[in-house]
Amino acid sequence: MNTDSKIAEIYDNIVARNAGEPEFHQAIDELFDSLKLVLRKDPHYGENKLIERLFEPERQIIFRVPWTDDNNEVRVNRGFRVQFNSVLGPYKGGIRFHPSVNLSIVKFLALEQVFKNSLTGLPIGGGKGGADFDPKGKSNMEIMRFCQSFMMELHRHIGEYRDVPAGDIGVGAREIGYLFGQYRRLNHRHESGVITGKALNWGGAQVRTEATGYGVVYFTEQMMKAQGESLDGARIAISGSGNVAIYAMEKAQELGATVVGFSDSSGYVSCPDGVDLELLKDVKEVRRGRVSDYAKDATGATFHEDGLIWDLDYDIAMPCATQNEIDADVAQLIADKGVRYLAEGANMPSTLEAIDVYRDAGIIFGPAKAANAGGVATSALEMQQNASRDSWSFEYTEKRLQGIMTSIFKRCEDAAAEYGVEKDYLTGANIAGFKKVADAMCAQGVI
Ligand code: NDP
Ligand code: 2IT
Repeated sequence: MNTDSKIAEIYDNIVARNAGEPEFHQAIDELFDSLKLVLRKDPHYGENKLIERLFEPERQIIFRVPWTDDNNEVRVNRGFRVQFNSVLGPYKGGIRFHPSVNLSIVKFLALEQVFKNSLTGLPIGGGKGGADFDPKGKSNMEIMRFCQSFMMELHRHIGEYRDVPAGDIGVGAREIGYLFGQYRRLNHRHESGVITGKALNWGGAQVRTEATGYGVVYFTEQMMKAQGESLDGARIAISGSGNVAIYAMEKAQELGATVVGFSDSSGYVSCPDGVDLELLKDVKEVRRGRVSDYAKDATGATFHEDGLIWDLDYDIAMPCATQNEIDADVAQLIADKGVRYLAEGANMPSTLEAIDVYRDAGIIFGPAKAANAGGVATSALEMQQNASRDSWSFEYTEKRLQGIMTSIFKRCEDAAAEYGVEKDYLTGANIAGFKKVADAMCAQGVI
């Protein structure tokens, strides 16, 4: 059997044994396109069922999360933790609380995390977790009781050397605090390195809050530099208005760009003269409000319930909300705006068909697993500080983050060049991420 038909057979088997998981299939599809190039050149990566082992999570945990709401009604949610690959280090990856969370979504996120974490060059494996819990409209006490019940089960599966969760959609500093508190109580130990994204006064790291968004902008800067361009004077549209979006806006504006709009699931804000970040942080992080609340209080900003953030006029697009927010039609709309660069802050925000549109339009594309790796990389720096009972300054940590984003870009660029697909940073990211994990799996035997 030739290499291509062998790859096709492996792919069909993986898809068949994970039936009914469309997001997981999509992430696999995207990776296989690149892995084909590696297997054709280096067939030894196909030995000992390496590919089949790589796409089979090491462990998948699904558990019941019962909790009591403020009306004393018992509620039941489903919790997940997928421990995908620990060949490079303890499982590492966020926890998402959103009503849409299911096994397919957690598996795609965990798989992406394996490759992303590998690309950072830091000693972290890949995992992801979450629950189909909707934090919207819940009181603080309800959030706390939910987090405590979630950790009641999760605690036996995690640990500084085992699995280190962090935040993701719906899980920020408040939730990390409740989760850590319950872990500490259950285990009778203050194990700082068991979770990242902690507050600065009890083991958190400078720059972790900002890291994903800043990293997306640093990655974009690198893509532009390779074309002899810079962010100064660029107009950027950013979807979402959560942790990743806010700090992407902050760094982009610091570097001379104007952020002309942002969004949430209820609509978008147009702000042609830029974003007032102090106000936006107050609305989103303190008041936990909506982007429409920002438009009410800001000057020169309008809220639009209908249409898309991508209807605005801009040079650079940064999707920072959620998976599959851009399909082929939306990608075409973005391309028709004359956009030259698109960097993904969210995980898998573009469908496979959208990525084809970017390619055809010549849009320079920063794929999620590279462009948004700054968050998890800074989590690894938090683990490093916790292990040495140290804490670094903002300036030093930011320099480290910047250095890591530059090396990630270089890894993508070099792998793309080596495989003859210059400037295809998606293929470069997949290949570079894969090789480090695959080489370690070969070295550690059939596990
Ligand atoms: P937040 O919960 O802070 O913010 C999420 C934002 O995305 C909100 O504006 C939310 O709007 C919007 N959003 C979420 N789901 C949907 C949906 N189904 N439809 C429309 N809008 C939606 O999450 P983060 O900023 O942390 O995460 C955003 C993305 O970045 C995710 O894909 C996440 O996996 C990824 N990411 C996060 C990292 C981190 O360190 N936090 C690291 C790397 C990637 P609304 O409030 O209306 O729901
Ligand atoms: O998708 C991601 O990389 C994250 N949500 C951050 C994970 C982490 O462990 O910091």
